[in-house]
Order: sequence, then C-alpha cells, then structure tokens
Amino acid sequence: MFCLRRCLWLQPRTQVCSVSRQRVHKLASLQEAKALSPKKVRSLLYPFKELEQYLDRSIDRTPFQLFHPSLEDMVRAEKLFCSSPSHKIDYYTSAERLDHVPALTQPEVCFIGRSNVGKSSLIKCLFSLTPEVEVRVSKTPGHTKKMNFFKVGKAFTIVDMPGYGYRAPSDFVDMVEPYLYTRKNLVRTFLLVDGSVGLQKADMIALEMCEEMRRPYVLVVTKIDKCGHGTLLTNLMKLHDLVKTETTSCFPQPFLVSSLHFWGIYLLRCFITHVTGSITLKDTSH
Ligand SMILES: Nc1nc2c(ncn2[C@@H]2O[C@H](COP(=O)(O)OP(=O)(O)OP(=O)(O)O)[C@@H](O)[C@H]2O)c(=O)[nH]1
Ligand SMILES: [Mg+2]
Repeated sequence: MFCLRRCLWLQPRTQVCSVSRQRVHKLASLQEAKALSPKKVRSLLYPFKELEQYLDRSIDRTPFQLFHPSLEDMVRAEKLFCSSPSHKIDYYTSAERLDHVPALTQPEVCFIGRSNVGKSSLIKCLFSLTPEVEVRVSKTPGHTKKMNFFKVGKAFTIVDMPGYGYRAPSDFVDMVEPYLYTRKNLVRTFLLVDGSVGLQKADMIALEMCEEMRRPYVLVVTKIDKCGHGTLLTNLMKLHDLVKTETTSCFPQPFLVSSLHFWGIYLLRCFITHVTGSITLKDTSH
C-alpha cells in the first residue's frame, strides 16, 4: 500500500525555499479579541456561524457545530498555549525517519496536508501567544522537510509534518505513513484541506489513508479568508458529503480556520486541549 501511494504523494521539485517569520498578532489572545464588535468576535470564535446565513435552510447545521465550547472553556484552553516556567512550550526535535521519532508519552496531535496548505502557519498561529517558539513557514511549497515536534509543557505535543504532493520530500512516505500507523500516543490527526481550492486528488489519497489507519482524524479547512462565501460553501459542502458517505473515523465537523485573521484558532486550541485530555469542558450545553 505504501508503494502504491508513493507516486501520487510525490511530485517534481523545482524551486528553492525561503524562510519567513511572522510577528505576534494583536488577536493572539481571546482576551484581546473580546473587545471587538460582536460580529467580528463571532467570526473569530465560530467561523461557521458567519457562513451559516448563506447556507440553504434545508441543510442540517448540527454536524458543523458538534464541538461548540463556551467562551469560558476557550479562555481556559488558551492558557495552555501560554508558556511559563512550569509549563514550557518549545520546539523539541525533528525526525526524518520513524527511528528518529522521540520517545514521548504525552498525548500527541499531528497536522498533515498538501504542501503549502498552511500546516506550519496554523501551528505558528496556535503558538502565537508564545512568539519565541519558532515555526517556519514559507510561500514555497515543500518547505517543511522533517517531522517537527513541539512540546506544550507536559500536556501534549504538536507535530508539524512535511506536506504531500508538489515538492514533497522524497522520503515522505517512509517518514510519515509509518508514524501515522504506529505512533501509540497519537490521539488526533488533523488533515488540512485548502478551503479556497477544495479537495484535490492528493487529499483524497490522504483521506483514504486516514480511513485505513482507523484512528480518529479531523478535517481542517484552511485559508478561508482567500475566497468568497460561495466558493467556500461549495467546497465545504463537498467535504461534508464525502465525510458523511465515505468515512468512518473522521469527526463530522470540519474546523474552519484562517491563520492570517485568526478565524477559528481559539476553537481549534480548545479542541486540541479537549482531545488531549488537558482540560475538561465545563459547559457543553451549546
Ligand atoms: N491567505 C492565507 N494564506 C495563508 C494562510 N495560511 C497559510 N497561508 C500562506 O500559505 C503559504 C504556505 O504556508 P505554510 O504554513 O508554510 O504551508 P505548509 O502546509 O506548512 O507547507 P509545506 O511545509 O511546504 O508542506 C504561506 O505563504 C502562508 O503565508 C491563511 O490562513 N490565509
Ligand atoms: Mg510547513
């Protein structure tokens, strides 16, 4: 199975990559964001709510809002993304092969997706309250070459994966697939799909692989700031239909994010702390 996928995962490499560093965003903290207008706060906290008004009335909204924590829970989750002497958040190590992967026991989540889909940017955005954590992003696809491990105190680890598809590292399959299949402490895989272009062939292969793994995974729709509501809704509904009809291990709710504008970041932080058992949600009435 690994070999069959190899040719589809990998495509020719032609360009040279560069490193860009992002500054701390003024909206990194939900506490700051709360001062904005209610409409802006709603887009930041629950991006689907903003989109919902354009959705046909006949469509059931429930699957899109299964995870709908309270503001209070999101504030508690945010605290875990703040580094302190007793809760250090930092880059830990990188691995090119499974036998280089660190022996960690704390729950782990990883981010996979096509090269350039915004994996590293999303992790950088999640860590924006801890600007000293260096997560490298680049305009050039295929920038992340290794599996990069970031420790969030003793609570959990976040792993930034190399991308598949265009300019993927040649050892992508040998590196990433065995990790996904065998990593014992991996509690969630986040599969990123570009909301402005929708599902691509390589994404379908990734989805198939996630299904084969039979481990829980979640779709994250990235770059939602890059297209209009119409395109985003079309792509989102296609994803929704696919999840409903073709998957068994995928969480029905796709998470909508923009790392540029911080849309959906607080919700995703809360989801990560929830699935890693780092917080217990107080209010689940929504
Ligand atoms: N408009 C917009 N651009 C984004 C967003 N997230 C990432 N980008 C841009 O997309 C490009 C790729 O971002 P990365 O985070 O490096 O992508 P990646 O998935 O880690 O890519 P590889 O490491 O090559 O696999 C960069 O130019 C980012 O600035 C977003 O939410 N909105
Ligand atoms: Mg990257």
